[in-house]
Amino acid sequence: MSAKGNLINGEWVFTDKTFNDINPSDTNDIIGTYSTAGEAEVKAAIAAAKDAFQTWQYSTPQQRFDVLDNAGTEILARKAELGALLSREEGKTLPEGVGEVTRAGHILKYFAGEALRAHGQVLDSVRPGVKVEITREPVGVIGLICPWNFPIAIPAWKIAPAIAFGNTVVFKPAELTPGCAWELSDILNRAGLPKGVLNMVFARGSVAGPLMIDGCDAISFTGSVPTGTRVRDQAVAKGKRVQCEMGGKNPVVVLDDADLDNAVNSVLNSSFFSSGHRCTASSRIIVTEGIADRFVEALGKATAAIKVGDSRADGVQMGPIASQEQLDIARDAVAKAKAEGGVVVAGGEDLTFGTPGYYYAPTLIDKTTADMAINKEEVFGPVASVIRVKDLDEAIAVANDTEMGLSAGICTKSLKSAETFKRKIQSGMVMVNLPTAGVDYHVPFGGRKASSFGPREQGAYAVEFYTIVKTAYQLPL
Ligand code: UN1
Repeated sequence: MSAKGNLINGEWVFTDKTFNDINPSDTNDIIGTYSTAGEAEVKAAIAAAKDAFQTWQYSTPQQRFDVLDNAGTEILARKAELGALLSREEGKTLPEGVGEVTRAGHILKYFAGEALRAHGQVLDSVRPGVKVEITREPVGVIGLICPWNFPIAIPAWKIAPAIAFGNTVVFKPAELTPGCAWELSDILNRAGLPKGVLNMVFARGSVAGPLMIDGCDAISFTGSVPTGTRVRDQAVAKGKRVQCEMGGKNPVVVLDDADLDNAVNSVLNSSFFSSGHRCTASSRIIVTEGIADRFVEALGKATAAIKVGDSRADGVQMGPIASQEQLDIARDAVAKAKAEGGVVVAGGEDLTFGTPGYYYAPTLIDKTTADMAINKEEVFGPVASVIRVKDLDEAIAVANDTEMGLSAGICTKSLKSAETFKRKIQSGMVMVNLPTAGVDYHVPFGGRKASSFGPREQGAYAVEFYTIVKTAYQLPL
């Protein structure tokens, strides 16, 4: 199998080092081989992006629209094939893979439209005869550091606004999911982008981060809290614009008056589907006393009934864990929770399906308290814990008792309780009778506290990060 290259200045660039893309459902299945980028390639990518910016910043909205629209069309036309690749390399199920690819196609088309929308204002000055024009200009070279859990949607929602608003890009994909990154880059490269506008480097470990922070004008990062915090601090110290989307420890509050089936389904979806590999996954299930026994019993049964297996097999609802490292984190978190007094209601064990894969049962742990490690540390796997509380006030206090603040949910039929929760919860996103995971692309995405730093991503709000405001005063003579 010949290796696939890095995209630098419109060319596929190869080095003498390679790495493999491995299927987490069957680690004997090598999906592809990719050329590892070193310092020289990262520097060349940054230089190419700088050069390309000199002209791309003045490209017309029509040029930007055409590229994103063409790429979106190709992605949607190939969603079955790309969805299967995504499912094979990341481990989410085939329908989830196809769903994510579809989302990526829609994101590209949405930002094609954003490229055409006017982003400015004209005001009268407080001084007579003077006009004030407020315009938005591209920032420059944007460095994108992307995670493996949404290997096409997240790069799409960073690359698309970067390009739509006239920036150039150095994209560093996650090591676990090079396949989707390569396909997305190839599609965009063939969609009419001038060379150097999009560069993609398969750099591993910490080779790319410091070089990108040094050489790019802005960094957008999605990944873990420790890495994101480091990226943030280094970027801020160099005076760079930076946006970080990091972890979650997202709560779902289930009140006595909740619709039981809806609450069970919401938690099932956001805690266990996609193997819990979502920063928006719900991991702390906060339940009031009147419904707790019934709810835990129903959720436990539903959790145990989730069909786990090879991500691409028919009818499978949850694939494997994405990597050995994530599997170890899930196992350790469950062991620690048990040692601290948690009671495993469903799961808590490895599973096997005849292939060497990272299979772990979706796991529900009851009788946990807010101070246990399981309720403090992000697991990023199919593990959820139940905290029993007496009323809404205590539920909100427990829900807010975390360093994170990305997404939060409440299940209730009471409008008043939902309103109180929406007002008092310290999170960037709130879901009422809906899973905490699963967000739209045309509305802002982001969190509070340790979960996020910088302006929101997605929707019309993306313009804040990807442009700089210029205020021009003009006295016509
Ligand atoms: C979703 O829940 O639909 O890494 C998206 C993540 C988030 C994206 C979640 N940045 O899980």
